[in-house]
Amino acid sequence: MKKVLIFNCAFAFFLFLFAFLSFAQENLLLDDFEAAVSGGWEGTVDFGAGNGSSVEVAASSEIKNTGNQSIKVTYDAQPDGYIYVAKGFNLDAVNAAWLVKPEDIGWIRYGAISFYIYGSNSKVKVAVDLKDNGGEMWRFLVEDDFSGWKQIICPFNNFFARDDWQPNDAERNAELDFPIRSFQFEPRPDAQAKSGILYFDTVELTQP
Ligand SMILES: [Ca+2]
Ligand SMILES: [Ca+2]
Repeated sequence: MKKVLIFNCAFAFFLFLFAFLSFAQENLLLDDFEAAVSGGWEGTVDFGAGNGSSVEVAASSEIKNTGNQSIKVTYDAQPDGYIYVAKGFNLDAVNAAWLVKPEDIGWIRYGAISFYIYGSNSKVKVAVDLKDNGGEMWRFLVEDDFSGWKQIICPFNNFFARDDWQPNDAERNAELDFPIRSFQFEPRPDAQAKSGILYFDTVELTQP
């Protein structure tokens, strides 16, 4: 009887472990940019630029990581300017939603957001921003110091609250509040203007 009990307990434990591991290791695809790309208020990507900078976003079927296309971001970043290429919810572009709704995601399962970027060793720094549930903007920086596709994993713990700009209605509580509502990419100039082309694809939630 005791043996059966021990066996049952061990079996239940391994079943739990297996369920936990398979549960924990699965990535969640937020977006892989397969929709036709358009801008403006009906856009499928929320993008724009100002203060002298400019950006164009198009679909690329030649250079892609998953599916049939990626997004091609052609930018001219001026030192005082800004650029944003965003996807998610509560954005100006009404069709820029992810494949899943933020409130349907079990955020506790994931510790990082990841994406693929096609670099050209341009040395440009790319800001990856998250807008949290209170509208607060969080930043992670990546340098284009490679060529071709590379997966970048951005642990949530490594994001910092932007101190250069926040939306007027943001709740600036210095806490990364879930659910996150949107992400955006911004090629950042330093003291000198930078122009070039970057491609992005396959944005997922994953483990750090
Ligand atoms: Ca794709
Ligand atoms: Ca917050």
